[in-house]
Amino acid sequence: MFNHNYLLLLLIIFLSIFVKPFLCDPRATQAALICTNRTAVLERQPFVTNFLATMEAVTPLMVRQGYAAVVNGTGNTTVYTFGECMKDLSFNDCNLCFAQCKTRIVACFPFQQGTRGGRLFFDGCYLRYDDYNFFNESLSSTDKTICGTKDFGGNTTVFGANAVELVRNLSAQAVKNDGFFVGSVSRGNVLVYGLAQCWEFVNGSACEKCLENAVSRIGSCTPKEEGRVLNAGCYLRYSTQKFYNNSITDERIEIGGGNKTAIIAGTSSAAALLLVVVLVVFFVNRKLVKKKERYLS
Ligand SMILES: *[C@@H]1O[C@H](CO)[C@@H](O)[C@H](O)[C@H]1NC(C)=O
Ligand SMILES: *[C@@H]1O[C@H](CO)[C@@H](O)[C@H](O)[C@H]1NC(C)=O
Ligand SMILES: *[C@@H]1O[C@H](CO)[C@@H](O)[C@H](O)[C@H]1NC(C)=O
Ligand SMILES: *[C@@H]1O[C@H](CO)[C@@H](O)[C@H](O)[C@H]1NC(C)=O
Ligand SMILES: *[C@@H]1O[C@H](CO)[C@@H](O)[C@H](O)[C@H]1NC(C)=O
Ligand SMILES: *[C@@H]1O[C@H](CO)[C@@H](O)[C@H](O)[C@H]1NC(C)=O
Ligand SMILES: *[C@@H]1O[C@H](CO)[C@@H](O)[C@H](O)[C@H]1NC(C)=O
Ligand SMILES: CC(=O)N[C@H]1CO[C@H](CO)[C@@H](O)[C@@H]1O
Repeated sequence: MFNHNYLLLLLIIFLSIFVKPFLCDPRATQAALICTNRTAVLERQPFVTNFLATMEAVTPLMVRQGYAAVVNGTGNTTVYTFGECMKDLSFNDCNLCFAQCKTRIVACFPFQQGTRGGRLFFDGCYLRYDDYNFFNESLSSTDKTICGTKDFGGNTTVFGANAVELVRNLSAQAVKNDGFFVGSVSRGNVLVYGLAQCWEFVNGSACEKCLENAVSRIGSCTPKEEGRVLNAGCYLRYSTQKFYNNSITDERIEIGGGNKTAIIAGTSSAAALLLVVVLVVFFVNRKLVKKKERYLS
């Protein structure tokens, strides 16, 4: 009996260590904070009031639809606020990510300095407020390219070619698929993952323009293991790590990779599932053996 409980405890520990990260990952890690240098000096108080009103109004909309655009105020104290989650985030992860995003945007000091605009890029969600209607803006002068710090360890020529071809392909697919696409490429034994997303009101040719620009800039990050372009209208990222969730929309790009990508992508979750199955079979077996022992004695 004691033995049985002990094994159950082990199973629970195993599940909490290995399965939870699979089920909950809001990717609430900061990629960049970009604050404008315009400030509301004379009319700071009404600007702050309108800022707070949009931040309050944006949350219930985010919860309902995963994105939100809100305007509040008049004249030069009008505040425009937009938020959106990456489309692969689950409902809960989106709420978690956005809640953190909202608390961190104040690092642009809207209260203390009346900063009239700020963008916060998390890897799972995005929040921007500004003093003009930027909702369908593709590119701006403060767009950023953020590269990782570590160089890729293998063949960097193959890595660079794979990364660039992947993001080019993902971007083309995203424009055709409601502004979102994830995928990986495996060629010459080098695996690269990527995600492309345009914001909700940046669609059609505006989305295409934004991602094309991002593709042309992200190549400068190779051979770093990680690269991101953070534009006014879109987000583009590649990585050697699988950072996205394609459990429902299992869209995968294959460029001469055969079945290799599919197998590798399936390995981590398959391993977790296999272990659970093995443990269940083990328990059932033990019960049967015990019953048998009792019966025989
Ligand atoms: C604000 O930033 C822009 C671009 O970064 C720059 O051209 C401009 O001079 C800056 N304005 C002030 C007041 O610093
Ligand atoms: C702006 O926010 C205030 C306070 O929350 C609200 O009463 C008002 O209706 C909002 N205005 C608009 C245009 O949404
Ligand atoms: C905004 O409007 C107020 C009142 O009309 C004015 O005093 C202030 O100078 C304006 N601020 C800017 C930055 O235009
Ligand atoms: C992946 O997305 C599905 C569907 O939205 C969700 O049920 C699952 O929890 C998500 N997993 C992660 C790791 O976000
Ligand atoms: C963006 O929206 C504004 C007004 O909402 C509109 O006038 C403009 O044509 C739009 N731009 C694009 C590129 O769609
Ligand atoms: C990288 O791979 C390419 C193509 O397979 C090959 O021609 C090249 O010699 C490799 N470079 C290194 C440093 O291994
Ligand atoms: C872009 O999205 C807006 C709002 O969702 C919609 O009104 C517009 O027709 C879309 N434009 C294109 C080219 O899809
Ligand atoms: C635009 C583009 O190159 N799309 C390609 C992305 O990759 C898939 C699979 O190889 C191709 O079918 C697409 O044509």
